[in-house]
Amino acid sequence: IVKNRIIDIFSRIGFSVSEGPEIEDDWHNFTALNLPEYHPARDMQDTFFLEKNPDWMLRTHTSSVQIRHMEQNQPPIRILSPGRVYRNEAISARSHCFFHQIEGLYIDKNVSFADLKQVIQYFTTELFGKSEIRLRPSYFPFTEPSAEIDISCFICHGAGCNICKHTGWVEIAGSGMVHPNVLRNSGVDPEEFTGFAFGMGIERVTMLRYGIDDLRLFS
Ligand code: 2U9
Repeated sequence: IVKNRIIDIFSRIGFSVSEGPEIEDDWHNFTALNLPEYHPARDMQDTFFLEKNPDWMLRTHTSSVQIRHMEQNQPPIRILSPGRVYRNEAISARSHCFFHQIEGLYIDKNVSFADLKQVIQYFTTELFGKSEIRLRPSYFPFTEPSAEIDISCFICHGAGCNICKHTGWVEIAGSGMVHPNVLRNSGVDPEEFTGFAFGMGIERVTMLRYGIDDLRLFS
């Protein structure tokens, strides 16, 4: 239900859905996304590799779908990639081996950080109601600059509650301007085009939106 609501919100501003395989190769899951072999950030995502051939893996994000789309299409590109992603985090009691993500990608001439902010503001207002957004500097290998997206707490409106841990803000997504290496790796000329991308966990957004306090209720 939540995935379809998100797709509906973005489809009204020209995004269409692009899906792809859950078993990926090293190029589409890592290397093309500016994570070359031995890049330390590969360890940030505990990956399930195929035993017989570790060049194949369960995708750790749906960014791989967007790489595939860019390889086959020239800008303008406005896509949303929802789907199941896998992380080998079984050692932690709270965690699950898979969850659902939705990622967005917008590439064209003159796409700016201001466009990213405006699209995110539109989205959060549609999904959560009237809200402020805050972008916090962050790091992802595939975007530069990168930002974590917070919305003003829609439960307590800043007064302080458990959802926002008394900060007044809740994190809902990550985002940034697509790194020029990623554009180049997928056959898009970074001198001609720029773009932004964002990603969020569907379970997380659902828990926030509906006040669900236990991830295990999804399994
Ligand atoms: C391409 C280039 C860049 C997608 C992005 C994030 C930031 C992000 C996390 C949110 C919570 C993953 O589900 S989560 O654990 N995602 O913070 N994702 S930018 O960047 C892309 C995607 C595709 C070609």
